Amino acid sequence: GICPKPLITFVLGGPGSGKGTQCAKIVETFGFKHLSAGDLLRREMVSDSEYGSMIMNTIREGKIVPSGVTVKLILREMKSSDNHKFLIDGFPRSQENRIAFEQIIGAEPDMVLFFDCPEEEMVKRVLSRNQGRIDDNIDTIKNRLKVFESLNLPVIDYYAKKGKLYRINAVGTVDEIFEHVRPVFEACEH
Ligand code: UP5
Ligand code: MG
Repeated sequence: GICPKPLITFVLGGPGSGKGTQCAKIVETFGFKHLSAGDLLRREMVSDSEYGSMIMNTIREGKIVPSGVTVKLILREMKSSDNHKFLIDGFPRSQENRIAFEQIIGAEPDMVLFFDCPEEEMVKRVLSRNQGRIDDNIDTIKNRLKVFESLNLPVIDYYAKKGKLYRINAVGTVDEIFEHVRPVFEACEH
């Protein structure tokens, strides 16, 4: 059959803003393929990749893994998927990430979601997650918040200026927040 043009949605927001949780609901309701850059990096970290220890140290410090590594992992997943609708969660985290991805894929995302959540709420959610992530401790969280503000907010501003940004109020229950997300995807179904 005809291979449709990929539909790419970036899902951005600070640490613990609920990106992964809402992506699961989008997948369930709208049939996207979910690619969490953080999950791909954590998987690469525990495989016997040459990048394993570099990824671990970077994540532990709350810093950003070099674009080439992350873009390669995302592209590999996109190529091996038979879906053409992608939710790319937690990427791009910097303007450099964004440019690297757009150059390699030769396109821009169709839309960008931003889960806007107050810092105190994000800290509370991350600290109560308890899944053994090496970056879920108060020191790393402080760095993740700083890196988000200084490097990721400019990406969010960039897409806002392009008219591609959907800002979602990420306070409330998971279901309440999903009711803000739903209309964004319903609008692009027809
Ligand atoms: N929760 C969710 N929604 C809730 C709600 N409405 N009310 C109450 N609780 C709610 O949610 C976090 C926690 O809150 C969960 O326990 C959830 O049940 C609860 P989650 O959906 O996991 O939020 P999410 O935004 O996905 O948080 P996460 O911690 O995954 O965000 P990060 O952006 O910090 O983590 P990520 O995995 O994307 O990246 C980790 C690290 O990898 C980065 O710091 C960086 O070092 C590295 N990285 C790169 O270098 N490059 C990349 O491109 C990507 C990552
Ligand atoms: Mg996540």
